[in-house]
Amino acid sequence: MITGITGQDGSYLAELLLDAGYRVVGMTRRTSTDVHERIRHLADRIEVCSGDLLDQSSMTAIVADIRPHEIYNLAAQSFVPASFSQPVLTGEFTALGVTRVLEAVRAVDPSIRFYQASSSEMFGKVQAVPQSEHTPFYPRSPYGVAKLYGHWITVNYRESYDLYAVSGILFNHESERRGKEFVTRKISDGVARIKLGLATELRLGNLDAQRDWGFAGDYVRAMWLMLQQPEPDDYVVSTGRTHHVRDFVRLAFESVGLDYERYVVVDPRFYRPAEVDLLIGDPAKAKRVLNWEPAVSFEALVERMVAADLDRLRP
Ligand code: NDP
Ligand code: GDR
Repeated sequence: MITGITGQDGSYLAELLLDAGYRVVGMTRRTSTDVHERIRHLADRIEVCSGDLLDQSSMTAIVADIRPHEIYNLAAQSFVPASFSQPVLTGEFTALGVTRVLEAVRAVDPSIRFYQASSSEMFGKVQAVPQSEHTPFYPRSPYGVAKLYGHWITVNYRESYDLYAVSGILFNHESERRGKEFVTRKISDGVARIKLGLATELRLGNLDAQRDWGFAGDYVRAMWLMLQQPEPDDYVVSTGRTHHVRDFVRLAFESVGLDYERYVVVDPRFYRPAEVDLLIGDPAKAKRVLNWEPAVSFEALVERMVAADLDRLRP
């Protein structure tokens, strides 16, 4: 069972589980329009059920009905700026939502294995470089604070009730399926539009932030591996390399033969009340225990995202 199956990671994880022979059930929330774009190609192979992280009874009923062996809790309000404008709702989805899923597991079948989508945003104002499973947390947004709650409630339920509950501390991972409000996709979409003559500029915020960016398809493999171990544990998942937003921008424009300085406008509207300046993860434990390594490099990621947006927008 995957919560958040309509999101970027949900779609890649569903593909991976189907390839491994799983029955896959995705939880979606009711909307007045169709938000199944990322999983349309899987429609014949997955089951979908309706529920909401805000609603305990729906969560418990779904888990009781499906009786999954594994639950991947990917659903969240995941956009950092929205967490500043909607801090309470973010707390309900991204923090308390985790407890609701865990409560459903505890009530229905404590042997269900549970994955929580934790985040490098919990490191925020980083207390060590690089960040590992031992680095103290210091979140810098209501989103980061909510994820920290989700992280600790997962640890707490593991220790209190002996659940197989794990938390994957995943660093930024991207793809052509990324939402267009996140910086990488905003850039790849913007570059493609400029190249095709559909736009003349790209407005961005802080170009000096540094992120450890990987490919989403690689990261969902780490989620699955975490649930296949003899003992539940928490893992940092990252590439171990960091780049400035400016590097992503420069490479994306270069990949279509353009100079970014002619098109990018820095717009303070996209600055955040508090910024996370530098993230770089240490994936040594994931490599050692899970035998996990990313396959797609930063440079290849930038290229494939721009190429995909060009293909999509080309008349
Ligand atoms: P997305 O924003 O693409 O997807 C979020 C999903 O959560 C969507 O399917 C959305 O449904 C669903 N959702 C939101 N609120 C609710 C709710 N109240 N009830 C049920 N479903 C809800 O996120 P990603 O795929 O990028 O990320 C997956 C998870 O991993 C998230 O928890 C995110 O915070 C976390 N994460 C992501 C990282 C990344 O770099 N991508 C890094 C570290 C952690 P709908 O389509 O209806 O909006
Ligand atoms: P992030 O991703 O906040 O790291 O969270 P995002 O792509 O939104 O921002 C990355 C960095 O780019 C800077 N930036 C801009 N960001 C956006 N969105 N739009 C802009 O125009 C822009 N200009 C500069 C930001 O200031 C920031 O420093 C993502 C989400 O997927 C979380 O859910 C996840 O937990 C973390 O990654 C790990």
